[in-house]
Amino acid sequence: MKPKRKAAILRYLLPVPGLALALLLLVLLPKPGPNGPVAAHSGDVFGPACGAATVNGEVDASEWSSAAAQTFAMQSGGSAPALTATLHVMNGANNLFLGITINDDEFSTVGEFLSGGDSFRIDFDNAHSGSIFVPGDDVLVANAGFPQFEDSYIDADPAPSSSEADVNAGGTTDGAAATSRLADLNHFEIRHPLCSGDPQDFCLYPGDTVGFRLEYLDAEEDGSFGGSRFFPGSTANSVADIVIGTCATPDLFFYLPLILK
Ligand SMILES: [Ca+2]
Ligand SMILES: [Ca+2]
Ligand SMILES: [Ca+2]
Ligand SMILES: [Ca+2]
Repeated sequence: MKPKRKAAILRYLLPVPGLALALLLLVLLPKPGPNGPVAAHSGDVFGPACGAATVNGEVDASEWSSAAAQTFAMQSGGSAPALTATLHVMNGANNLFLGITINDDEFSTVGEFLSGGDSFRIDFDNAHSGSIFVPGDDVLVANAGFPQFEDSYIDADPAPSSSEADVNAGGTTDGAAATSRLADLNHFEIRHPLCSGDPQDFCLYPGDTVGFRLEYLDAEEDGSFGGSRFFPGSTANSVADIVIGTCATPDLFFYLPLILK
């Protein structure tokens, strides 16, 4: 509908206040983007923020001082009590960094159901569609135990939320994670390239927005599963956003010593 046509209809309907208001909202509210409706996004937006962290499992206040940060309750969606987490987000020239602390009452590196112990699973909404679990969406896992980092993607087998390691689809493990227990909080730090070139990863540029949902899977001291907690919500349409900054911060990492011959 062209703007002039909308205005004419509004003038005609102005004597009907409720209808006129509804039509006005229809005209003014943002339209769905090319990737679908935007209504599912929670409104929690992190960034843009520039910086790089040392991924050693210690979310140190000084190294994350330039990050976008928010403290929130992570709800179970069931009867388990909420946990409180603080998420820090920033990016350098080449990498996205996530630093999370959570007030779990203990730090487990192994469990019966959770072989890697306490764990954060981060589901990304690559295309900012308003929904996670789209096949191909990037998935990162940081475990208290082994392996500390898993770079995965949604393969939806079985549907909807199953993930598979990138390496099992011809891709590569890109990034790192490290965890530790410090001052009654479990600390998780994660690094992942903004654009690794791996089809099983997202590819983000400055100014891009990517959706995400956090899931914390709690392993108890006796090895039992203490349940999942979520942010911003437990459904596939619960999505917060990260805006990638235009950042020159050098953040290239080398894990092996360069051997000069
Ligand atoms: Ca650190
Ligand atoms: Ca990858
Ligand atoms: Ca991936
Ligand atoms: Ca735990």
